[in-house]
Amino acid sequence: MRMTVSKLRLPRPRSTHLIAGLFLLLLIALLATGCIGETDTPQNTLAPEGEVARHQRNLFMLAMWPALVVMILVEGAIVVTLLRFRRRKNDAVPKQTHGNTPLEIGWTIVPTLIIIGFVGVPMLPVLFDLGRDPKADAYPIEVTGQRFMWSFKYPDIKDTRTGEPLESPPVPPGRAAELHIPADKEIALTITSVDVNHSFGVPRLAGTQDAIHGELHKVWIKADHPGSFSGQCRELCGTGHAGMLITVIAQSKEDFDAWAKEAAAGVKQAPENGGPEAVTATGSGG
Ligand SMILES: [Cu+2]
Repeated sequence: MRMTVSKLRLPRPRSTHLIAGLFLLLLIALLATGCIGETDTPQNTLAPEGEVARHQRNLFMLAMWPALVVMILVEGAIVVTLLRFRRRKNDAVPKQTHGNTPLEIGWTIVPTLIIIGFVGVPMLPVLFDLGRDPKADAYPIEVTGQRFMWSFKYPDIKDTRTGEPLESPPVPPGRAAELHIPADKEIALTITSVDVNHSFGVPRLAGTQDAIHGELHKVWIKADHPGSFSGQCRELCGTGHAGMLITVIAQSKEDFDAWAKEAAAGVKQAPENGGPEAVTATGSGG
C-alpha cells in the first residue's frame, strides 16, 4: 500500500482544464449579476410588501447567512490546506492518521447546536405563524385556478343583480385577473382548482400557494399598503400556463368599499392593468 501511495502521480492540470475553469467562473459571475441592482422588479421575492412575504424573506436570510459563513470557512480551509500542504517534488508520504474521536464528536455537536440555536429556535414561531389558519375576522376571498385563468369570489360582497357572491369575470389568456383586497388587513384565501394543479403566486405578498382540485387550501396574506402587486401561476399546467397572470390590487378601506359597491352593482370600471376590454368584477350576470 505504501509503495502504491508513494508512486502515485497526480495528473497535472492541462491548459484546457484551466481555460474551461476560467470560463465557468466568468459564466457564474455573469449570471450572478442578474441578481443585483433591480430591486424594484414587480415579482421580486426579496422585496416584500406584505407580512407573509416578509416572514418568508426573513427565514430565507436567517438560513442563508449562517450557511454563507460556514461555506466561506469550510471552502477557505480547503483552499488553504490544498495550497499549504500540496505535494511538492521529492516529498515523502506524510504520516498517515485515521480518525480523531474528540474532533469528530466536536464537529458533530457544534454545528448541531448552531443549527438549533441560531436557525431552528428563531424559525419555529415564524413557521407556525405562516402555517396557521387565517384569523376569524380575516377578509374572505375564494381563489380558483382553471386552465388558463384565475377567478375570484367575494363571499362578503353580494352581486345586486343575482343576489349571489360577487365573482370576478373571466379574463382572456395573457390578461391579468384582478384580485381586489383591502390593504393592511388580513385576507383569508381559500384556494382550489377545477382541473389540474395550479399555484397562486404573488411574490411581494406571499410565496406560492398550491391550487389543487378537490382541496380547499386556506392561507392568509396581508398587504402592507395600497398598491398593485403582480403574480402568476407557478405550477406548469399546460400550454397557456405563462398567460395565467394575476394582479392584486390592494386598496384603502374607503377605496375598497367604493370598488365593492360599484362592482356589486355591475358598474364597469377602468382596468388597473390596461387592455381596452378590461372590466373589473362585473359578475356573471352582467
Ligand atoms: Cu399554470
